[in-house]
This record gives sequence, structure tokens and C-alpha cells, in this order.
Amino acid sequence: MKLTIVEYPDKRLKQKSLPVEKFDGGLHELLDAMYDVMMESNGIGLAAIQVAHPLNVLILNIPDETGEQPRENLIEMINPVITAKEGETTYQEGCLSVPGFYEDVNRFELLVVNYQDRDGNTKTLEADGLLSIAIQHEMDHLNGILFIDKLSYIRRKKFEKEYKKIQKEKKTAK
Ligand code: Y12
Ligand code: CO
Repeated sequence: MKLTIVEYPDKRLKQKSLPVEKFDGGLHELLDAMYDVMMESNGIGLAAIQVAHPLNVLILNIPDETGEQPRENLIEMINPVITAKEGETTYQEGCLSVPGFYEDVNRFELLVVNYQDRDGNTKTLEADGLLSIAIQHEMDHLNGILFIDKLSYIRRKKFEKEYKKIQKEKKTAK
């Protein structure tokens, strides 16, 4: 399965994703193909809706202290639910579906998340730092929310202007 990333302003990114019910070969194929496209694109997190699959599936591969992203650090979350959240933090976020734009977003600092793995086993994870931020960013995708939807009116206007410019430059470079 070869996947391509859906980019803003594609309306599919506004869709709410649905729970996964079957933990079968089809799900495993999707997860493996998501990993390939995320790594090819230099990403650290990806939700299934970003590759046009409206399912409650996300993957994360946070760089280690040397900046590497070994496959054994990959986290696959199916049907994630946040059960506790605490504190506040701000981070300059980017998204593979909004290429070329980065902006500060406020998030919870600490999280506890319940989810299922690719075989349907229930897991609990306590997250802080970049992992916590990335989980919140990816879980927003499952609800059809992009990080740019969290910007103030003025910053959103700035984004729309800059993004149009980025897209125009991309077209002329082709
Ligand atoms: C903190 C903030 C956001 C997240 C969500 C996951 N975001 C990404 O993985 C974003 C990746 C990304 C990669 C890009 O490509 C390169 O840097 C080569 C990129 O740049 C362009 O598209 C031009 C933008 C975003 C997790 C944690
Ligand atoms: Co994103």
C-alpha cells in the first residue's frame, strides 16, 4: 500500500475519524504504510486521516537525544482516549498536512492515554515533553482539528496569507 499525504485545505482533514473494530491484516498494512510515508516525509507523528483513512489510528516516532528515530521507538495508538491531563506548555508545531508553516500552540504538559495496540491489546501511557505535545496534535486530527484551527484570529489570517504564498512558490518551482 503506497500512501500520499492529504494537505490543507483539503476538506477530508475536517472529517471525524471512526473507531477501529477489526485488528486484522488490513490495519497492519495501513500502519506499516503510514510509517513508510511518515519517515519518507521527515515526520514525527501522523494520523490516519492525513493519508485519507478516517480511522482512530495514529503513529508517533519522537527523535531520541541523538536526533535518531529508530523503528523500535515507534508508538502505534489505536482508539486513543486521554484519561488525565495536567499543566500547560507551548511549542512551535508543524504538520505534514500543512507543509512549510510552524506556529506556537498551547497544550497540556502531561497526559495519561489509554489506547489499543495493533493487535487490540489495551495499553496505558504516561507522556510528557514532545511526546505529550505530539499525542495531542495527532488526537486533534482524529476530531478533524488542525493546529492552525487553534490560532488566534490574527495569527490565522497571517497563516492564510503565508500559506497562499508557499503554495504559489511550490507551483512555480514545478
Ligand atoms: C510537535 C509538534 C507537532 C507534532 C506533529 C507531527 N508533525 C510532524 O511530524 C511535522 C513534520 C514536518 C516535516 C517537514 O519536512 C521537513 O522538515 C523536511 C515539514 O516541512 C515542510 O513540509 C516544508 C513540516 C512538518 C509533533 C510534535
Ligand atoms: Co498534523
